[in-house]
Amino acid sequence: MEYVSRPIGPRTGETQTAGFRALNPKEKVPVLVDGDLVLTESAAIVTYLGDRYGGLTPEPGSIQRARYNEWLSYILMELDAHTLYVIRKHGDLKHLYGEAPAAVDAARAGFEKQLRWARPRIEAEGHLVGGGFTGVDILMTTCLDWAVAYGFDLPEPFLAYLGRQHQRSPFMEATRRNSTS
Ligand SMILES: N[C@@H](CCC(=O)N[C@@H](CS)C(=O)NCC(=O)O)C(=O)O
Repeated sequence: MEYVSRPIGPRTGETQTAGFRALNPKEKVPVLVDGDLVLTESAAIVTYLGDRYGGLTPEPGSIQRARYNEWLSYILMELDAHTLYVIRKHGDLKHLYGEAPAAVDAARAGFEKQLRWARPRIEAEGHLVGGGFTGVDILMTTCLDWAVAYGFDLPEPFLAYLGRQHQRSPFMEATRRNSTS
């Protein structure tokens, strides 16, 4: 698939330009433009790319797709939105969103509790969804890397999973591009 990457740095002000706002009034990356389609939200983008171009999503209607959707909701809601992102908002970004130590403590405890659901599933499979690598492995790797950066002492099965994801050449290439843009 041919594509052009336009690096937009988070928190650089680039998401607040008129041109970017016309694409995404939420003032957030990522944004995908594919023909007439302008699509925001990382989970929607990854899933669209898999469904449209192949290689990232199980067949709609299949049991594996049900598992994919389950992981998607879990990663977005339980690991990202109301645990890691709360830690970020009221920790690193407290100058913008306010200091809230009780919220940060509750979010840290909540993250650890939520990981209990994933642990036996990560131990059992090479990938999150049986049958191979999918989009939820991309999103899960992002959240687990984020947790490590926030000082969570992840149990060994998560570290082994992360190690496998980090060895994928597309992961290495994406990391290289992110660090040079
Ligand atoms: N729910 C969105 C969240 C996206 C998001 O929070 N993006 C952050 C960076 S990771 C952002 O663009 N923040 C505003 C800014 O950098 O100016 C998604 O999953 O795509």
